Amino acid sequence: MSLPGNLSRPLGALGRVIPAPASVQPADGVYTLTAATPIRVDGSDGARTAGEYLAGLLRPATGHPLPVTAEDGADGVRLRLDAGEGGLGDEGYRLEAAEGALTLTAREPAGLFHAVQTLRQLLPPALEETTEQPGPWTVPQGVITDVPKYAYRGGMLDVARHFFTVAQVKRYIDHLARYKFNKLHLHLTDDQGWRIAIDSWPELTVAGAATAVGGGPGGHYTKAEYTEIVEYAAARHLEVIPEIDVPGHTSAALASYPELNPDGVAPEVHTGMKVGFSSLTVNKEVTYDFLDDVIREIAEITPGPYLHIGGDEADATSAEDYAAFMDRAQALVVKHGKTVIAWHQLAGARPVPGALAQYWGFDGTSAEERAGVRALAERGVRLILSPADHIYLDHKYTGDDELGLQWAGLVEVDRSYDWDPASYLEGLPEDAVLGVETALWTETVETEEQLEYLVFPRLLSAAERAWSSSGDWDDFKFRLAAQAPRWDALGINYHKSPTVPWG
Ligand code: TNX
Repeated sequence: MSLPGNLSRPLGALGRVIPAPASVQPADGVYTLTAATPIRVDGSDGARTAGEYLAGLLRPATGHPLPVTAEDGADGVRLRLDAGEGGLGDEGYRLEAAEGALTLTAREPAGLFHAVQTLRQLLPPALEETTEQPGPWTVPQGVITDVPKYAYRGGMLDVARHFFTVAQVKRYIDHLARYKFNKLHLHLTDDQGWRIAIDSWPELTVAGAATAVGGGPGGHYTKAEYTEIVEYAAARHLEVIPEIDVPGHTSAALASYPELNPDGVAPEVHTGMKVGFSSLTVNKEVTYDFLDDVIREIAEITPGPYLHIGGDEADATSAEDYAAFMDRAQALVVKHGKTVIAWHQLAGARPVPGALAQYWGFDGTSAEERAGVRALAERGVRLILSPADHIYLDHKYTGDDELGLQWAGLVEVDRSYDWDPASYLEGLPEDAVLGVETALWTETVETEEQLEYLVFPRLLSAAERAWSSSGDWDDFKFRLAAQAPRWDALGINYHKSPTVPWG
């Protein structure tokens, strides 16, 4: 399948960007950054911050001083925030590369940030090296005008099945930012681990964080570390969405506090890969005292509007209990000032107004289950699409891979790209889709090298489906291949898929 798309979008060097920009008008010639280039920012804080960030990216490899100055002038790299640019929305930008100047314009700081990411891809790959490189530092001339298709563009990282350090999460944030994602969803709790400190229930990060899938070492974030992640993400225009997965996927919590169990006896933390067997005790009041505290403490340290409460695979909870539990869990999220997100099993409950549902179906999802999700959308619940048969990054590419799962099938790079968010779930009301989120579950993933092998290059398929209105594989695969020298310079491990013409 290829999308109807804008097949007349000019290729050429200016269009060699992922995600594909909305409009590309190439011109002849290049703009060149030199030792004399200033970075000129307007008087706004937003342009100053983006200018400093850009200078930090450009200085190591170019070796140029690139002073950031508020002095106006017609030359150099110019960053401007302009409230009159209504058409650029909250995240759009314009990049104009001419002979004598390169100008980035946006209405909001997030737009300037995305413009900087585009500029990065238009410069030679050697830009990504950390030591001085020869250059020349050219950008093809022309105009890019770009706005995202979807407002919600997320990446989920499961830090519960295996724990990832703050430094590793920051590197993942950088990967997401490079390709214009704007949400980092952290799956903080599951059967195998509870990864965030809760002051009022301290055992969660003692017993509950001691181990991981396979029984190896665990780990957790202190609140200060979580805040460090939130701030690092915010500086890159990503919002953190914490997930506390309930009522299932809760062995780590149940192992930490005997009173959360029906019989008052704590089980061992689960270190296998089984799902669907654990549940908080729906008919005990202490369950809701616990949840109230957890949701309050997480809401306090989360500046973004969303709090994800999971709700998936609660197979050890009856349908009636599940709906009753979800009523109370959602009410607690609302009480603490946040908007509910849950996996699409929310269809079996009563969504509160404003709740979002995250669809993680695949081509084998039953018609009945799809109808349930459609019914949610008809009631006004907006959807985040995470189709497992396309953008579950934990899935194997080929049958030869040792790493990864394959319950939704094998997901080679071409398959990761081969879907359209607007039609993936048929019969949805218009505007039901709020966005796209790719998911990296980590049952089989222990190291950063393994993580990046699964993420690259499929992350870019998700990025393009989330941002771009058009794009077809025969164009995308060449743009993808053009990214490889950048990943090499960055030390990113990636799957050298035979479906991509690496060159
Ligand atoms: C399903 S997707 C799960 C996770 C697993 C994942 C593995 C979802 C909401 N639940 O618990 O980690 O499959 O692919």
